[in-house]
Amino acid sequence: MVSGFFRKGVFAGFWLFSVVLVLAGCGAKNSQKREVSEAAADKSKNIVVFIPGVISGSPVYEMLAAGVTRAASEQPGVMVLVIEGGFNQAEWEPRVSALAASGMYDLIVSSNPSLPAIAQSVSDKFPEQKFLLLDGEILGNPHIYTLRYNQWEQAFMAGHIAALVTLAMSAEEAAGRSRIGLVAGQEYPAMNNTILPAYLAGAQSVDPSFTVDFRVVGNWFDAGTGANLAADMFRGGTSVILCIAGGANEGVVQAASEAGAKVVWFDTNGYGIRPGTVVGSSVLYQDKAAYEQTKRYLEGTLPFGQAEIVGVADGFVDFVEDDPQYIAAVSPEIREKQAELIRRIRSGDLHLGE
Ligand code: RBF
Repeated sequence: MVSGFFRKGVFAGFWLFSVVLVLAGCGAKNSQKREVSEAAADKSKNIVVFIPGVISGSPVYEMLAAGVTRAASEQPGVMVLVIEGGFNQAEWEPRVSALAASGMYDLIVSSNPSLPAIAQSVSDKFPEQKFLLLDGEILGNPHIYTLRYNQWEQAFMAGHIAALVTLAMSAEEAAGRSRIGLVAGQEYPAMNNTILPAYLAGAQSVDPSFTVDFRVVGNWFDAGTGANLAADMFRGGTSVILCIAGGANEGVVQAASEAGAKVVWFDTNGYGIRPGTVVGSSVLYQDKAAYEQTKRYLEGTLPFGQAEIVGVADGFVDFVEDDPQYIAAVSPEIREKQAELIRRIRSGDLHLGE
């Protein structure tokens, strides 16, 4: 079973490099080389990154793989294997379980709010296994460390820019009937209880009459459905959509550019995806989080059992406002209002969520 998903797995570039190094160490003939290889062996660690989905099209997963890989590449003897778990969510737990059962990995790294429950269940069966989970939360299991983001801040900033751009696009609708859109891959507690209400609250801080047209693709890959949903929303009078739908985002962007509508991007800087169409990027620095937490693990200081939350003040959530494509796409008046909001969040003057 394990070999089955090894075939599907994506090998990080330096995995091969590390294998070569280890093999070279084993074959060392003189004592100096043997000492080096023994020193490296002491610190050797095998890390597996389990991607619950696929990397391509999902900014959070691109950042996850990049961050872990970078931390490992800085330390000799550390090998990283990146495995894509695919879109059948029923397979994730058996797959993570098989990774733990193999006993091959010192650490399993993964990300999304459904992983803590899966890791908890696997941990009950394989209590030696350690987990580093981002974008999710569980407290008190001494084998699991989690870090999640203040997504109230992230989504509030997205709603604020979406509302400002909407008002500028449709002045005739500004009087009490304004709407912004959100296309999600699926419904889940962080979406329904945090991202969606925070997005609405951000828009309503601009104008209390804003509502959200919320649509769900039903998976994280179907760009055709993403495009159809977005086109329907644009026909219904929505001018700006926030898309959080993995590979389906591509369809939303395509439909927006055909309709002359706009998109707000989430998680990474998306201005370059369709310059002029993407008018906001509310980001989280999961690459930095993955890098720093993997480093802590390798240094032996990752506080397993704890659940940390980071936001704008910690430098892990942000709105990208210095990108030339943002500056070109959005008027100075709107950018100044958005900048003022960001200043207030950064300074602690405006406290959002958590
Ligand atoms: N986000 C993605 O970008 N791509 C995915 O494939 C993806 N799959 C998810 C699966 C589940 C079960 C859940 C709960 C969330 C998923 N997310 C995915 C959303 C992700 O965790 C995060 O909420 C968003 O990226 C917004 O930061």
